[in-house]
Formats: sequence, C-alpha cells, structure tokens
Amino acid sequence: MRTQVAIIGAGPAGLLLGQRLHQAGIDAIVIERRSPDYVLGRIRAGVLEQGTVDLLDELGLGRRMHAEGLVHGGINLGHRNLRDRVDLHGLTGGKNVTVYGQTEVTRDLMEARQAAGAPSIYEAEQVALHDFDGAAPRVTWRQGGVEHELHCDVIAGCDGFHGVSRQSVPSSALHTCERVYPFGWLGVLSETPPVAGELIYSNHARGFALCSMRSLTRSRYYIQCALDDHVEQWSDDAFWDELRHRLDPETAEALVTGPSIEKSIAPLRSFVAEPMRFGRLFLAGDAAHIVPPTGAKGLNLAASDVRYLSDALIRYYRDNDAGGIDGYSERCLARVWKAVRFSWWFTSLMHRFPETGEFGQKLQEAEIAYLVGSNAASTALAENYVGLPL
Ligand code: RFL
Ligand code: PHB
Repeated sequence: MRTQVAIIGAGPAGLLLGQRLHQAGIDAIVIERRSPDYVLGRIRAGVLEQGTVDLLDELGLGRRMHAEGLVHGGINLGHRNLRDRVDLHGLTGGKNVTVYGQTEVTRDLMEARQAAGAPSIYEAEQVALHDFDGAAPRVTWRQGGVEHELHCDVIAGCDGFHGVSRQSVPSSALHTCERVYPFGWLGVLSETPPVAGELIYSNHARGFALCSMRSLTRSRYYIQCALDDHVEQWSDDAFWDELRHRLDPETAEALVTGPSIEKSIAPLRSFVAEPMRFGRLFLAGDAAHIVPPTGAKGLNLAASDVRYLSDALIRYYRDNDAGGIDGYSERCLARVWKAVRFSWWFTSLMHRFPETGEFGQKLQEAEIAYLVGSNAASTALAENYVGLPL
C-alpha cells in the first residue's frame, strides 16, 4: 500500500489534518489504534477558540457547530464567595469562544472523512513507524492477525501523549520539559441545565471548581481532587456536595443536580517535546505537548499545529517548496510555549497547592481581585483565553 501522508491517530489532530489534506488533493491514510465508538466515547475538551472555529468553517464543517455550539463573550471567576465576569468580547475587540464538545468536533470530522471516501483504518494493532530518518518511511500494523505495510512520503504523528510516534524518536534527538501538578480533575457530565450562562472558574480554599457545559440541557463540571482519588470513591451526591461548597452562595443555590452520565479523573501536566520534526516524521497535538485543561488550550493547540503542518505540506506538494516543513517545528513551538505559559499560570492561580498553605491562598485571592479590577490584567487573561494570533 502507498500514500503521500500516513497519519497516525484519529483524534482531532489526525482527523483535521486528514480533512485539510483531502481538500488540497493530497492523499492520506489515517491509522487508529481504537474503534470509532471508543474514540467518540472519550469526554474531553469543550471550548473552541476562533482560530479553531475558522479552521472547521474552511473545511466545510461549520454547519452543526454553528447550529448547536454556544457562543460565549465572557467567563466568570469565582473567588472569596464572589463571582466576577471577565468580558472577553469587550476586552479583545470583539472576540468570543465557542462551546462545542470535542466529541462533536470528532464526530463531524469522522462523518466528513467517510462521506469523502477517504481511507481510515481503525483497530490497528502494534502500529510501528520505520525509516522516517531516510527518504522512504513506512508504517506497519497488524489487523485480524495479518501484517500490513504502508509506504509514504511523510508520517504525521497525531497519536496523542501515549502514542507510538514520539516514542519512536531516539531519545538523544528529543528534548522534553515536564511539570506534573500535585492534583487531578474529577469531571462529571450530567443531563442538567448549566448553572450559569457562561463558564465559572472558581478558586476556593477547598480546591478549584469549574462549571462548564455542552448544551443548554447538558452540563460538565469539574473539581480539583487528590491524585490518588478513584472515581468509585466519589458518589454523585459527594461530588455535588463538594462542588456546591466551592461555589459562591448564589451559584450554589442555583445548581441543578442529577445523575452523572460520565465520571472520570484526569491528571494535570505540562509537557513539551522539542523539536516537533525528525526527518520525515512530524508531531502534532498531544503527541508533542500537553497542557493542563484550565485554559482550555489542548484541543486548540492541536488545531493550530494542524494549520501549520497542512500549510507546510500543501506548499511542499503544490509548489515543490520545503520552506514550510523546514520551519514547522519552530513556528509551532513559538505558539505552543505561549499556551503552555498561560495554562500553567491559570492553573497556578486557581488551584490549591498543598505546600503553599494560607499564604499561597491569600496571594491567589489578591491576584484575582487585582485581575478583575484591572483593565490591563483582565485584558491579558482575555487575549490568551480567546486564543493568541496564529
Ligand atoms: P488525542 O485526542 O489523544 O488523539 C490521539 C489519537 O491517537 C490514537 N492512538 C494511536 N493510534 C495509532 N497507533 C497508536 N500507537 C496510537 N496511540 C494512540 C488514540 O487512540 C487517539 O484516538 O490527541 P490529539 O488529536 O492531539 O487531540 C488533542 C486533544 O484531544 C487534547 O489536547 C485535549 O482533549 C486535552 N484535554 C482537554 N483539553 C481541553 O482543552 N479541555 C479539557 O477539558 C480537556 N480534558 C484532555 C482532557 C485530555 C485528556 N487526556 C489526553 C488524558 C481530558 C483527558 C482525560
Ligand atoms: C470543558 O467543558 O470540558 C472544559 C471547559 C473549559 C476548560 C476545560 C474543560 O478550561
């Protein structure tokens, strides 16, 4: 088998790349370890920057997103039993974010890929990357006991943090930076109306809480939890009680609770692998970098990597010009590090860090009070939250 671009992973990065290359007439095959249902069952990000919305629009995938997505012009910060709004729209000269779940983005992309007749291989086992440091890379995998081989010009490693692509690079060629946070997020999805019209990020002495949503009838809530907590320890009632404690009284009073339809714990980490290109292997999305979810940047960074990579590949194939692929890593990393910085800062501001005690809590409260009272400080938050320029 032969293609131009072998894409490893059918998450948002892999599917977005596949769609953009297809639109440009470049052949690609997507190879995914899991089944389509498994991929769609993962509940992850919920907030799209304008750049991600624009990319989906350019790919002709905006119909459902515009019909069902919720446009938000602000976020709320909860602190000291108060709730203050940051006017994203007003502070950024008219920019917004769109609340539309990663599951829905992935579903739209999967359907478009299928409708276009573009090839995807799901449930591929033992995926392995070969010879990407030379001129003729290959990908092999097993399916139903049969070994398959794909010859290609380039490999796009879009297989997430635990994928095989980054791990295939010799460690001497890879520099990594990592920060693991001393807590996780316990998330609950419920068929209940959201507690407020816009997201609430709440700093509380008992720990961080986030009120988010998927639609006007479906809510997504998170609370900071201990790293060694297990979902089985958290009954729905215990979750709702703890969430209520961490919200201002008016919001707590308005909270509508119901049975959870999904409950999971995610650890928080910042991670960057550099460079993002090794010969004919290009990493994109979580395969190259991870941010804690506090700034809602993970999915959006995957989308900006894909824009840079697809631009570079289109230039390479259409104009026979390797300038874009040569500059890919540097261009991505400049934007990635800004999002890593913002996500780390917002995480540090909003969570309880056991080792910093009351002093740390008071500093956070002072910083949030300054933030909501200062045009300069809230503009810096707003600019980053809606997404820095591409
Ligand atoms: P994904 O979505 O992880 O997709 C990678 C795909 O590659 C497949 N794969 C392989 N395929 C072939 N061979 C292999 N050896 C493979 N190994 C893995 C996987 O099955 C998968 O389908 O990465 P991508 O496309 O880069 O997209 C990135 C986003 O998914 C990610 O940044 C965000 O979801 C991060 N994230 C969140 N971001 C937010 O902005 N807000 C959130 O609330 C939020 N919650 C989360 C998250 C990430 C999580 N992970 C990765 C543990 C919650 C979780 C649990
Ligand atoms: C979500 O809705 O899952 C969500 C929203 C904002 C975040 C993180 C997660 O910062």
